[in-house]
Amino acid sequence: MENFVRQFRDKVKKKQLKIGVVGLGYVGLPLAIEFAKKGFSVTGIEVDTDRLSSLKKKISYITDVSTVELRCVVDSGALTATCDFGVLKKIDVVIICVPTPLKKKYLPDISYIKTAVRAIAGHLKKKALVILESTTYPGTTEEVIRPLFEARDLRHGRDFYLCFSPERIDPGNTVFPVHKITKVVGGIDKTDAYLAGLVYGTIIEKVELVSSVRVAEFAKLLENTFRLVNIGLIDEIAMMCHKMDVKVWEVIKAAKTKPFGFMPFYPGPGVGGHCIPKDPLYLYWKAKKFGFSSRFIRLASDIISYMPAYVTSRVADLLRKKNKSLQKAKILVVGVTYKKDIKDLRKSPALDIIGILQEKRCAVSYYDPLIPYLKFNDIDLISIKLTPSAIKRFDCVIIATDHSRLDYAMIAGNAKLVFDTRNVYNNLSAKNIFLL
Ligand code: SAJ
Repeated sequence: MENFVRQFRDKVKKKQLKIGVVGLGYVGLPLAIEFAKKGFSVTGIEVDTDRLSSLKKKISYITDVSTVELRCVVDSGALTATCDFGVLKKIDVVIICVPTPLKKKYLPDISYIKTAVRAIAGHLKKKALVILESTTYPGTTEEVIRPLFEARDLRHGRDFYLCFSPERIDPGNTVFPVHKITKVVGGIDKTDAYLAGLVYGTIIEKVELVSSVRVAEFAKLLENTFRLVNIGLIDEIAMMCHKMDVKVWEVIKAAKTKPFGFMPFYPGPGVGGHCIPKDPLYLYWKAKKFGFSSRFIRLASDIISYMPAYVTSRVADLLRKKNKSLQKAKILVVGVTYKKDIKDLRKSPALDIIGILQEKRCAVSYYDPLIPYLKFNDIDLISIKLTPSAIKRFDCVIIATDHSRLDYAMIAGNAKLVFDTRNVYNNLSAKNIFLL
């Protein structure tokens, strides 16, 4: 064992370690590029043929990955991509970055992990280190992944090493690029974690080794459950403030002057994205298996899921005061992505708002500079041209996503009514602007 660890450490130092990344999405591709930029030979394994052809043409399909840096590592031969798991027989470290979505009824779906692990197990190099990065419930690594390898007569410690290290990629966050985000690592045992720490230490400034894979799995879910619960709380506070005729945005601004013991969250039309709406439900599901029902996760999810309906009820109230019924209203939704300046519609609450308005037979249009057309469930719309005359045609404009470079003054100057769910007007009081 010591001899192997010494050889492994030596290969890391000399950058002779061959790294495989399974799943080249918003987590896997930036990670693969980081290792390739450091001089390691990296092989990406990707089943999506469109992505593979983009990579072959050296064109990035991930916002945070520039085509220049992609071209550089592909041209140098540091990064190659394939759909053939057979390449793993020469790979020393395999990092799994596949999706972990939800199935119907909010149940965890680890089918992508299982499929990837079964494919890996068929070609794994002896003593290879396998690291799962996909967010999942505590216990997945030990209870699902390890048995899948052992089912192929692979024994931990003899044929493979196994870790969990949560992905912490934050799309669009330039303040915290990959190398500045501490990497938490938990192994089946200390050797596994030590080996993974050596690997990540080559690209990330700080590595935090924890005592087990469960701690690492749980840490990630705590991070995102913390966000979900606090967003649910501030959404409830926003509804409370409206009832009590207090401006929630001003309350938050005042509260965050406290230099300790407070962290600002902001109300919104709901919670979208690939992490926050989903990750806590993985934890909720697993805790239930232990007979523990998390009321916080349940309550926060319920409050957040109600927000799109709350937004439309507020708009209906505002129109009613102008003797206009929602059913006959023309509504413009500005901003449809799940968060500002990110071209990503996943679970965007703006889509729920559009869906509710359409159900109420409103004439709904949208504008989003990043999304030229919307084809989603029963929604089939093209983004309008945002001009003063176009805005004048609508009975109400809902600011659902606060993209940075929009002319909000022009919108307010031409709109009969604006319902601002993101405080883009920064508490500006104007007769036609109303805040969540
Ligand atoms: N949101 C609110 N109020 C808030 C914060 C967010 O309504 O105060 C909404 C956003 O509008 C969005 C959703 O929640 O619809 C999710 O926003 P997010 O800022 O949490 O963004 P995500 O989904 O990209 O979350 C990622 C996560 N990163 C990883 O899982 C690696 C999360 O852990 C990060 O904390 C988050 O980015 C971040 O900090 O930006």
